[in-house]
Amino acid sequence: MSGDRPTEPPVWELDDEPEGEPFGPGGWAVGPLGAATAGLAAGSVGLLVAELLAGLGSLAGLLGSGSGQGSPVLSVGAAIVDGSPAPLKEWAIATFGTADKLVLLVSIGAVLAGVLAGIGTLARRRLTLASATLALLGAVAVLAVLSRPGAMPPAAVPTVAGVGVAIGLLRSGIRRVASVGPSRRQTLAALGGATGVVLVTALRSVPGTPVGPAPTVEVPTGAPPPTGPAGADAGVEGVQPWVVPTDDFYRIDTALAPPRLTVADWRLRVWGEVERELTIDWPELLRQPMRDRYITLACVSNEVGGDLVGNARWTGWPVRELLARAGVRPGADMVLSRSVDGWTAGTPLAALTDEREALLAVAMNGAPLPVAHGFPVRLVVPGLYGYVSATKWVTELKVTRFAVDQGYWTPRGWSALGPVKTASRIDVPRSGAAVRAGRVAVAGTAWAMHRGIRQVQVRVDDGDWQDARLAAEPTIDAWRQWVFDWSATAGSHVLTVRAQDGSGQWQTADVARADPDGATGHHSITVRVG
Ligand SMILES: Nc1nc2c(c(=O)[nH]1)N[C@H]1C(S)=C(S)[C@@H](COP(=O)(O)O)O[C@H]1N2
Ligand SMILES: [Mo]
Repeated sequence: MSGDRPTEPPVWELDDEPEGEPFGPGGWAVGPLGAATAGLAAGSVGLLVAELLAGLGSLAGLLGSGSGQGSPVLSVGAAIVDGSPAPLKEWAIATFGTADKLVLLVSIGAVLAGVLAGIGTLARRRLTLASATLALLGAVAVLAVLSRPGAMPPAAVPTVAGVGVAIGLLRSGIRRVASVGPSRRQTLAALGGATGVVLVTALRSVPGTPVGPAPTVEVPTGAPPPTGPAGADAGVEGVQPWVVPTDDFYRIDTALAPPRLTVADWRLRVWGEVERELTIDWPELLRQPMRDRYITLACVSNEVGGDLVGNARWTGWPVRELLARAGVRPGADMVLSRSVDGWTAGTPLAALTDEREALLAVAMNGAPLPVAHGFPVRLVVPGLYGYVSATKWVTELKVTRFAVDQGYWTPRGWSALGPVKTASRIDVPRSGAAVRAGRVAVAGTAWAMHRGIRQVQVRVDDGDWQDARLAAEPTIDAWRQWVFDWSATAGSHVLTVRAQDGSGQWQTADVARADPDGATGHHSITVRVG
């Protein structure tokens, strides 16, 4: 059978006729290493061009208002995040925690490097095919860029330009390698381009990096100082402060680069099952009477004993007043809030209209919301996990029904409803710590937002549950600190904590994983007493 087929062309035969280049009798004698380097150089320089153009374009506000506008790397990453099946996402969060996005970007880089080296190798024999592969890669990136919520057509320009540069460089680079051998210049271009891409991407995705105008707006930020009402902090060293400093506040979202809205761009549209559709802008929002409220936010992905929870003072306008203006029609039971980058949360209507006064927050701990925490406006709803309530960069409220709409995480394996489960955590001593025998302050926090904490107990080894002292509870919408004075005796001991919420329910000892609606089980630590 193989005899019927024409013999494979010799490796040096090219489908492209080299024009005017000095060629030896063996065709393009490009070594695989030189060719791979040429591919890497062309691709990474082209990508750098694209990322730089995208960065500049989004600074100038030309590319749309979503996150990572125009960036092929960030857009492909975002498309992977949005398209990943739930189990893969859970695995990534469980394995890498909040470093999951970094891991994703590094993986994209590694795969891309492999593909570019492959394209370079392919270019040795099939330059046209290699160029077409680059173009195809570019087309996929353009699709990802344009499919980002908020992207405007010009967002495609950086990627198209970058691919053009890459194809040009590949074609001239391969010839150069062919004529003069692998050059140091190409190796440097490959390394330099890749480093540049990493830097530009990091600049855009690291929260707090001053790219573009920092939020320097006048907002009502509430009275200083945001240290919390007297007595809420038990003052035990090592316990997370009752008011978590903004810089230490946990951050969770699907945005590879936080959207950078300006207050001039910002609008909030209220529509759906309402009497009067309406849109408010920033000056209109600031004219409303603002409230200052201490509210604890918790993430449904928080493991027992974990730190994806934090308390801050939020300043904002109660969202129920906005909904009242629009006039909610009977039958609606959910508000689907949407951020500028297309993320959504489905919140029970009642939680946004009852006396808990969920906020459209503009300030956090006495300062405008940081970009990473939702600048210029986000939702904060006491008692519900963030994934069903705490929409950052919020631009739309659709009054609807659970039977009709669902939030971002619901089709990805998380429950449609996300009331916060009662939880408690030991902050000191740290698990595994060695302490001296005698009096030891065991302390931590407990939370059951919008139900409050009535009691906290600690158990030493298999002993009886003993009451901890509770710090003040200025609001049932925030967590509560507790301290247990332990007479520690020599040996290794297990300390366990449990809390009872304001309705008299003890938190369950049953161990459950975070999905679909929040982890449960008691937090335990082991300490060595010497
Ligand atoms: N736009 C947007 N808002 C979002 C999210 C998101 O992915 N995108 N994640 C939510 C989740 S899961 C949580 S726990 C909180 C976290 O808020 P923080 O980052 O300010 O702590 O934001 C919520 N708001
Ligand atoms: Mo979350």
